[in-house]
This record gives sequence, C-alpha cells and structure tokens, in this order.
Amino acid sequence: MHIYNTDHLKPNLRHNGVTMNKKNKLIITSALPYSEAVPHIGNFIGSILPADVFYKYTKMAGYDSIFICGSDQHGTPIEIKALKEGVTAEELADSVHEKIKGVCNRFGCSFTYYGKTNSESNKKSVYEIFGALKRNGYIKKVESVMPYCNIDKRFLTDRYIEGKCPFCGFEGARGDQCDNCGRLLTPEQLIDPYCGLCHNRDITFKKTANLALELDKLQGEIKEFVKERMSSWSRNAANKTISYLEQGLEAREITRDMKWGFEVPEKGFEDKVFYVWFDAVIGYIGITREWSDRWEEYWKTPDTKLIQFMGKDNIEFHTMMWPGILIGSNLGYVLPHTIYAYEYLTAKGLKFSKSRGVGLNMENALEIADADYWRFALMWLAPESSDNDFTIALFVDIVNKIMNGKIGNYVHRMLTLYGNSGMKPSELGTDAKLEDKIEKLEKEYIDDFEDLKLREALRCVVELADLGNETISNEKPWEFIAGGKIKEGSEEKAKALFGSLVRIVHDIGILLWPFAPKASKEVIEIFGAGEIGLKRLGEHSNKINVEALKPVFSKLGEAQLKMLERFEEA
Ligand code: B3M
Ligand code: ZN
Repeated sequence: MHIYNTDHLKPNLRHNGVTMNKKNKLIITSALPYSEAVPHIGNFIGSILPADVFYKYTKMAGYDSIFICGSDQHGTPIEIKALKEGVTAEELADSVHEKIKGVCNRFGCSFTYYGKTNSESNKKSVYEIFGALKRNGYIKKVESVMPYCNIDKRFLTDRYIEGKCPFCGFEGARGDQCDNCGRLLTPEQLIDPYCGLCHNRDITFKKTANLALELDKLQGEIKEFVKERMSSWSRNAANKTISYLEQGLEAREITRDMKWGFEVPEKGFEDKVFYVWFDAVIGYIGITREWSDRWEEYWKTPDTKLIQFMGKDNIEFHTMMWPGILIGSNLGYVLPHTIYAYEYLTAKGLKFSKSRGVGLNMENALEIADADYWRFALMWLAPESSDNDFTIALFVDIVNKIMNGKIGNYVHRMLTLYGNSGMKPSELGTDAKLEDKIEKLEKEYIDDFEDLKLREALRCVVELADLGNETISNEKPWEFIAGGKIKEGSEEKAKALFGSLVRIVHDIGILLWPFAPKASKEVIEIFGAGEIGLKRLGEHSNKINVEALKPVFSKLGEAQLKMLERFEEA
C-alpha cells in the first residue's frame, strides 16, 4: 500500500511503489483532544504524536502538507466538570485549551494550526453543513426516551449514565460507548443503569425529540467509500468498519438535551445543542478555516489526501459518521484517504485514561525528561498493531541503551575521532560498501514512512547507528590517526572510511527530526544551519564544527528515576 508520490526525492531514495505522478496536497489531522484535562501520554501517543511525527516527515520530504489539530471543547464531561468547579463550561474549556496548546508546543509539535471547536469559524462550518444535510434530506426528527436523573434534575446524556454493557458484559459501560468492547451504545441499551453523577438509580426515562442524521440512507455510499479507501487504512479501522457495516447503519442523533454546545438553528429545537461528535469532526474543517483563507484550497481540491490519526476508540466516528456527514452534505469536501487508528498504550494493564486518572499526563512527563526522550520512547513503543504496555523499566532501557547507548554514543565517538584526524570536511570521501548500506537503510526509512510504519522508520535510524558502531569496532578508525593527523600511506582508505562514517552522523541528525527534533537540530547545526530536509541526506562535507558537539542524549539520572517511580505507584 504505497500511497504517496516520492518523485521529488533523490533518485536513489525514491519509493518503489509510486502510484501517482501529481503532487497531492496533504491534510494531516490528529484526533482533537477534549479540553477537559491535559492528555495523558497514552492519549498523546494515540494520535497527536504520530500525526506530528508523520507531518514532520512530509515536510522533510517536501510535500505540500498541513497539520491540523485543536481542542474538542463541547460535550457533557466538560459541562459537568465546569459545574463542579463553579466556572462556566466555556471558561473551563478555554483554560484547558491553552494548557494543552502550551504543553504540545513544549513537546515540539509543529501544528500548522492548533484551534478549538468552540469557535466562530467552526460554528459557521457546522451550520453550513447541517443546512446542506437538511436540504439534501438526511436529517429527521426522532422521538426518544432519555434518562433523567430525578436527584440531579437533568438529562443524563452520553457518558453520564452508566451500567452494564449488553454486548460484552463490562460493568461501567457508558451511555454512549463501552470502553471495553468499543461498541457505541444508547442509554436504553445499558443493563441496570445508574446516574454517573450521583450514582443513584432514581432515573426516569422521559420523552424528548432530537434531530438525527440518517446514516441508513447513506449506507450505500458509505459502503462504496469504505471499499475504495480501506486498503490504505490501519487494519483495525478496516476490520471494525466492515463489521459495523455488515450489521447495518442506523440514524444517529446529532442533537442533545443540554446547554453547552452550538445551539441548534431549527424551530422547536432551540433549547438543545449539537452533539459533541457532530461539531468535533466538522472541527477539522472549522479549524483549518480559522487558520487561513486558503482553507478551501486544501479541503476542496479533489486529489488532496486527508490522512487522519486517532485512537482505536474513535474509529466508528471517522469511518462512518464523518464520511456520512461529508457525503450527505455534498459540499465538495474531500473524504478521508487514510484512517490510521492506534491501539492502546497501557500501563500495568490499564489504559492511560484521563477519565479514570491513571498514568502520567503530558505536563508531568516533561517535568521528568525533555520532550525528545518521550517522543522517541513513545514512538519506539507505539501500539501500531496491538496494545502495548508501557513500563518505567522499558522507558529507562530505551533512553539509556538505545538513545544514549547507541545514537548518542555513536555521534560523540565518531565526531571526536573525526576531530582528532585533522581532516578538513572537503577531504572526506566515500566508502562504496558502506554507502550502499546507508542508502538502503535510508530508503527503508522513507518506505516505512510512506506506508505509515512510523515505528519501523525509527528503527531504521537506530540501525544506522548500529551500522556506524559496528564499523568503528571492526575498522578501528583510530588506527589511522597519529599526532593529530592521518598517518602517511593510509589517506585513501581513511578518507573513504571517515567520510561515510561522518555521513552516518549527519544523516542520523536529519532522520531523527520527526522523532527527536531538538537533538536533530543540535546534530545538524554542527554541519551548518539551514532547513532540515531529505534532500540534504549525504551532504555532510560542507562544514563541520566539531566544537559545537554536545551530548545528544544522556542517560536518566537518579533524580529522574525517583520521579518516575512515583508515577509507577499512581
Ligand atoms: N475528543 C475523543 C478523544 O479525544 C475526541 C476526538 C475527537 S476527533 C474529532 O478520544
Ligand atoms: Zn444523579
């Protein structure tokens, strides 16, 4: 499944499976984090981080790409948390939004724009799309009975009613979804429901009318869309979607009996708001619209590729409801090209869930170690094809043995050797056998990215360091040096060997960029400033400022280990 065009890369780095000749625009998105709390690192690895890593790659490769993300601000949890804290929902959502934006920034994320769903531009998009869906005959009024808590005196929307899942039997399933099997639910489906606020069972089901999106009418077109695109999705996204489609789609309510959200512009529904997921997916468009007047150039160009990263619990909304909204409104927006859903990164068998309060959040994480360490280690463990368990011991091993032990060590050893050799950059040559191996690994790195195997791409960077370390051990470059210069008679061999080994340092600097941007910059600056791009691979002999060498990565210290242990008990 080769999806992108790599024509603009050096011939030796071109991707084999080129399927297009035209340079497509790319919109890369991450699922929008709820601005209810700062995400835990398990949420971060589930979508923002891989989206950012991939976006950085596309920039290095020269694509016309934008990276859109933002805070998902509506919904019951935020309304209720604000109620408890004595602030308005908007105040809470905006203050947490600023925090998330800040911490993502400190994590080195390079969003083209980080917006929020509760914005004027998103409201415009929501109303336009809703209007079109209505005109096109895909909105109907549905009467339903909704649970009402007689103690709290409010409707218990979505997750504020809990009970047993009718599908898997999980206790603590919520009114909108079961956290265990991932199935979407309606409150009436819950067995033995209780109020998620006061935990009482004094619940009455009351009649209320809402508006629903007629996904059943769109089923045929959604099926076509899924069939056509599925081959470039992650397997979990494809499989889940197929099984949902086999069961048949039903109309889904897009309005709710609550106050916090966009009010519904429809007679008789003025006291309701749009359902959070309706304006959240449209948020991808609304946020781009706030970013720039050029938003339509991306969203309405038919060959734009929309590449969406998310956690596996967001699959159904993105593969059925979201395309249903786009197809039904028929306003010329592109449909998702790639849906890439991550499995869960668990900690001691638990999901790093903000609602359940387990695990490290992004802010705590940065107090312990710099962003590069987390980015690298999390991508190393990225749960691409199955759930993965995060442990402190693994984190320590990745930092100490791989980042410091393999990469940091190689960069340092090799540049020190080069510094001792007295060679000028222009004297560096190439060792044909080594160059072959380097280029093979670099090509693999690109292929992996093009196939969205991000953790495999990271492994290529480490293999490059392995190649360098092994070559140093076998070829003993220090034996070519005496008295601060290359020994007479071995110039040819030394130039070739040093040249390729220094190239490895330089190229590691470039290829690290998506994963560890700060370290990448530091390495690249030794070779002269300028933009980091794949075109620069192998261009290591213009300038080498060995004096600028600093440790790229260091081992975790005692104090850091102590802080980590604290979280292990949490
Ligand atoms: N906020 C759910 C989540 O963070 C939701 C994603 C919205 S994407 C449009 O898991
Ligand atoms: Zn209650």
